[in-house]
Amino acid sequence: MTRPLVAWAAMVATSMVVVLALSLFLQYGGPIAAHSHSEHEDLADGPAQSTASRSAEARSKSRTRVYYIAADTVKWDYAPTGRNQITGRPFDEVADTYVKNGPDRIGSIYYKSLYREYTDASFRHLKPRPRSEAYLGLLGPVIRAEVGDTIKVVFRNNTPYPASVHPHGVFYGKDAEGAPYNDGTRGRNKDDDAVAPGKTHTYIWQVPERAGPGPMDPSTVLWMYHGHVDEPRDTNSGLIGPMIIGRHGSLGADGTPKGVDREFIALFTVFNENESWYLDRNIRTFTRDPKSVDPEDEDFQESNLMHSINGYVYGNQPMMTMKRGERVRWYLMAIGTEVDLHTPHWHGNTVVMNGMRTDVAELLPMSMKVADMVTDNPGIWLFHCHVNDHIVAGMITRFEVEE
Ligand SMILES: [Cu+2]
Repeated sequence: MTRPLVAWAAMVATSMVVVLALSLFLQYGGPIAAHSHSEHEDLADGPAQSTASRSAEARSKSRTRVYYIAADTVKWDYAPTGRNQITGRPFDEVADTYVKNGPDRIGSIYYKSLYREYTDASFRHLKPRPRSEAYLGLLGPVIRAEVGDTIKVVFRNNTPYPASVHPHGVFYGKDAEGAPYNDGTRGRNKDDDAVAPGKTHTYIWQVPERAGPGPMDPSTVLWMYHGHVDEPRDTNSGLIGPMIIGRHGSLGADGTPKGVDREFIALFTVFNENESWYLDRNIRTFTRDPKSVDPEDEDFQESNLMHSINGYVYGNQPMMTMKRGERVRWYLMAIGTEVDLHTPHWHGNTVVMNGMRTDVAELLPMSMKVADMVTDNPGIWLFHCHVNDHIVAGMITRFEVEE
């Protein structure tokens, strides 16, 4: 062989090895798939299957997943137990900066706009959240789908302000983007932008391949949906929720991923209540002497920075509970501004993210991350942001691994 031919043959051989290694990796997936009893399902769904047969299957089994979600005005308590559950003691002076009510302080309770799930289009009955999901706190309902599906969100705005639902990742047209701006559209393509108080709008989103996990992802990925009429104000007011999308065929009948025993979702953010739609109402309602409040005062503004996980401070979140040896999938997200760089840290157990081992994740505003844990260490463990200022201000909670 001539030299160029030898080089060419070597290149072909190398790339074949790479392709083989990559397809093996993809078929057997991340750390959780490797433990899974459902390897055959994973294999059948892997990239080895032809695109044509996969899309034919997707067409035959795809479903429409319908959610009835309202934006409601809710009185939200960041510290419902009234104690610092991390120390097991009453709040100290530093914690009181944020949670103590006073003549010119709002305290731990604020009116907020939250997404909540209802049973049907009448929007009369809230869909009860099981006890095991109480830890989700102020997050909107978990929207679940897999590649090939369609998501239909019937949205009712029960708040006194215009509101919308803007999704990440899924495929939406200009009639389902949920964000008003100068995009050259008009008519019904504007109806989704800002739903007026008391009005209803139906958002329809497709879930194509590019909304599902990429080659390096586990079987599901995290997206978010949030208010985008006035994005900073809407999200500080509380309009945010998670969306979990799986590979085609990766979800069980209940919409959760096969081969995963438990999932937890955690939103790390400093809710800036000074930027909420409800600031004036919160001052009027919750301070003991509203006239004495100076909204421009720096200490007052600091007292309204709620360093929270799912809307809870100082360990007030209901305990996230799992068992030893379980395959646990964590979904991490953040919103906010320059102060919202968060580093969630698990004590006692470790995770794999992007194929790498760690016990600390990195989040920036609007980050969405997935981490897989196989619990091997029983006990009650801290789960907290590792930014020092944030620890002190209450961005700290616990999880329990039962024996
Ligand atoms: Cu933080």
